[in-house]
Amino acid sequence: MHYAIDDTIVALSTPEGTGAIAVIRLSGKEAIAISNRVFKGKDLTRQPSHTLHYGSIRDGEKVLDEVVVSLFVAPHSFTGEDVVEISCHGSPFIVRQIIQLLLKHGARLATAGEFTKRAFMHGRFDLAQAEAVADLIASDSEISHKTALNQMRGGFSQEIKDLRAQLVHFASMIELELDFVEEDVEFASRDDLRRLVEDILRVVNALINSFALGNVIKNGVPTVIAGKPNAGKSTLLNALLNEEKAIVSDIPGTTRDFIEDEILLGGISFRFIDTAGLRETTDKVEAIGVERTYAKMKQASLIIFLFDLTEETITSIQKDINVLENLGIPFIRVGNKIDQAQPDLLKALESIPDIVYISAEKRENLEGLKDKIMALVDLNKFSTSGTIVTNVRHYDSLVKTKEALEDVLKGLDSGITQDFLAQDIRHALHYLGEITGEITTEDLLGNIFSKFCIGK
Ligand SMILES: Nc1nc2c(ncn2[C@@H]2O[C@H](COP(=O)(O)OP(=O)(O)OP(=O)(O)O)[C@@H](O)[C@H]2O)c(=O)[nH]1
Ligand SMILES: [Mg+2]
Repeated sequence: MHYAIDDTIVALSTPEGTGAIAVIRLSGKEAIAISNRVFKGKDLTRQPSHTLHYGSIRDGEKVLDEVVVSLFVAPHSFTGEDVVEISCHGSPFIVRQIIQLLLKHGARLATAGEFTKRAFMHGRFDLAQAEAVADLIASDSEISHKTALNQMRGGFSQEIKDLRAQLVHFASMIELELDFVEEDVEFASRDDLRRLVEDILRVVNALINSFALGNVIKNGVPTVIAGKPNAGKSTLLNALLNEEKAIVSDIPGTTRDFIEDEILLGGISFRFIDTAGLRETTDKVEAIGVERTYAKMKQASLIIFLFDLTEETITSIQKDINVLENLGIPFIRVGNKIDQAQPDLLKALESIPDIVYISAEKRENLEGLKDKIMALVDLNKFSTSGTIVTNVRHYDSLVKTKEALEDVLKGLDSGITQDFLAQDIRHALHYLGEITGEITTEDLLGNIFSKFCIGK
């Protein structure tokens, strides 16, 4: 779907549903004129930018609502166009009526993300920043909010732009050499080029590595709850979530697929994943569940390993701990069902350090477990002011940039001709440009902005 960019668009910019107020936003050349046709109070076309106006919206003689209109005159607005925001009463009925009236007077409904897309088109910010707007709106923890805000302000893009500018300089020098092949001159010092490429690679690698962390910030620290069948994993998930999300029963092998949800602990979002109990089984479906549990454990940032204090022996627990240690992923040993623990086992367990004892069912010592979880996640990693990549598209472009830069280095090593060298540099420039939007295609833009919802 392609719509003209000089249409005037309208959409509800606050959430659907009933509220104290709702904001209807218009953007485009006719935004003020169209609003003026339905607004009674003042002549909006004669008011300065960044002013508020009280009045009523009328369909002919019929008053639809009393409203406050905010005016933003181009280019000093979010989209860079004339923008009018009508704050009306938050009833879906009123909102519908006002939007219909505006449509009748020449506006058209905005498509998903179209306000932000226009802001991008008018150079209000670059692509990485536009995507950060989406992240910011979706952010649900303090840290994801901070990362998105930082990115929206341009921290991330500026770094990429600076690097790219330096590389552009070399690319042009080398392309210039191509015009003088006969003379066999070198405008671009190969040593300087190598140093620059190595510098860029360092930054690109750091950004690539930050993606794992970025992912965690956006989607929560993946925390797997594992253990033998009946250990109380689903009971623990429910207790942490404060809702009966997973089925609990005394039949071993109840959970067969993953059940997961997010919980905020100390400003960080954790994604807790309840899994199928680990045991050898002849049941086909359960066996698939067990297989998947192992796979999930390997991808986790943290494992909460539960053992049943009413069932296990010190030998079986020790065996499980050994297996976990070999996985190399941080884990917490949790003794569950402390309310009915075997006294002998408790005594024997004194030899194993660092066990957190809880009762998932009676909700005993869940705070102790939460403290342990937070202590194990390196909080310093999260408070970094450094740049963090959270976007898959950026990550892909960075990986391709890295490959192209490595080709440049290889080319320098083997002394390939200028034209090949120039080509490799151009590849790297292309992928770097994809991140900030200096290189775009209609497909790419469509893909990004369609992920926003209408009104953004
Ligand atoms: N006494 C006691 N019983 C518990 C506790 N936690 C869980 N249970 C009981 O243990 C049984 C198994 O609990 P689940 O949460 O279904 O165990 P699970 O680890 O998810 O089991 P699978 O999904 O089969 O692997 C249920 O009957 C729970 O009521 C606890 O802290 N104390
Ligand atoms: Mg279960």
